[in-house]
Amino acid sequence: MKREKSNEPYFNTVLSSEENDNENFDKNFSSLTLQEKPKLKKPPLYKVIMLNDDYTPMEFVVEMLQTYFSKSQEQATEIMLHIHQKGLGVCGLYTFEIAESKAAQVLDKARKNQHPLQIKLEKE
Ligand code: TYC
Repeated sequence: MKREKSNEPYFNTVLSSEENDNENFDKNFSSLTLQEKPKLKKPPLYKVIMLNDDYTPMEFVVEMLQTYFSKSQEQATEIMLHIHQKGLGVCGLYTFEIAESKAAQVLDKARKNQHPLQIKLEKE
């Protein structure tokens, strides 16, 4: 599809390399292109932080870390022991909705098993 010769900027999809041969192609687009800023910003990330308590079984915490935070048995055990010893630990970093959803799923499982496990989200 060949365009009529014109100095007006145009906005049609480029359909063939013929369009690139047109000497007005760069001229028409350059000012538009240079003025445009990227409109997509990276979303903020949130840490899912698990808190220690005296009652939730270690095995349950390890299972949650494997199931909802994609940790290996070894990674999950390491994180669980860190929480047990230091009082809290980071399970993962996600956008708000994913972080909130993972926290809700873990807390739901914990409550169904009558464990007092606590989780908080913290903006990076
Ligand atoms: N402190 C618990 C125990 O000794 C284990 C535990 C680890 C609990 C991590 C919660 O987020 C937690 N059974």
